[in-house]
Amino acid sequence: MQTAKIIVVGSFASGKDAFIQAISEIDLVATELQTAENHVALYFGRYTVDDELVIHLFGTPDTRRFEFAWDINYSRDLLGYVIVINNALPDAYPEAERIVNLFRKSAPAPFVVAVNDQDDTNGLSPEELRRVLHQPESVKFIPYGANDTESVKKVLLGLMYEIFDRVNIRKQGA
Ligand SMILES: Nc1nc2c(ncn2[C@@H]2O[C@H](COP(=O)(O)OP(=O)(O)OP(=O)(O)O)[C@@H](O)[C@H]2O)c(=O)[nH]1
Ligand SMILES: [Mg+2]
Repeated sequence: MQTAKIIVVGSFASGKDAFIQAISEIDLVATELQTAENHVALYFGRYTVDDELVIHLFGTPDTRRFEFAWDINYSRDLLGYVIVINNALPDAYPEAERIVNLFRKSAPAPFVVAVNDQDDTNGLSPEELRRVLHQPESVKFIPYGANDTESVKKVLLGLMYEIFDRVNIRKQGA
């Protein structure tokens, strides 16, 4: 049995808890994750893919600090990050842009951007949001709704593809 960790980050009220709860078999629990340097307080949920793989999802309760991520990068079994953005909260776009840029620049682990509130007519499409946040096409913006478990699974699948891409690039470069 393999255990893989995914960390969910995002600005205030972006939908981090709802994302994890949508797919978790258990109610979210407050927990601490041991990193190279210290303990980080996070919310925890669990998703069993099959007999071979269990995904542990951790959500940040503290929306202001992402510096811990550099430390968590060295945490064992980290698959990658999901950056959650609520497209109906334009006030949070600058913070979302800051977070995505921070992860592009400093986080060696793969990530995808998950965009919720897709059925809200005031919200931007993932593609529009990618442009508004000044991100290149290489950064994947994937739509989902927390009320639609299958769409949350597609976000996780998108993250898997990012991971496979990295492995392939490394192989080609070898
Ligand atoms: N329509 C819709 N609403 C959502 C979705 N995800 C979250 N919400 C709502 O947005 C609000 C914030 O969601 P949370 O999951 O608590 O957000 P959070 O990022 O954990 O919030 P903080 O921990 O306070 O930063 C809640 O009222 C959710 O019900 C979604 O996919 N669709
Ligand atoms: Mg929360």
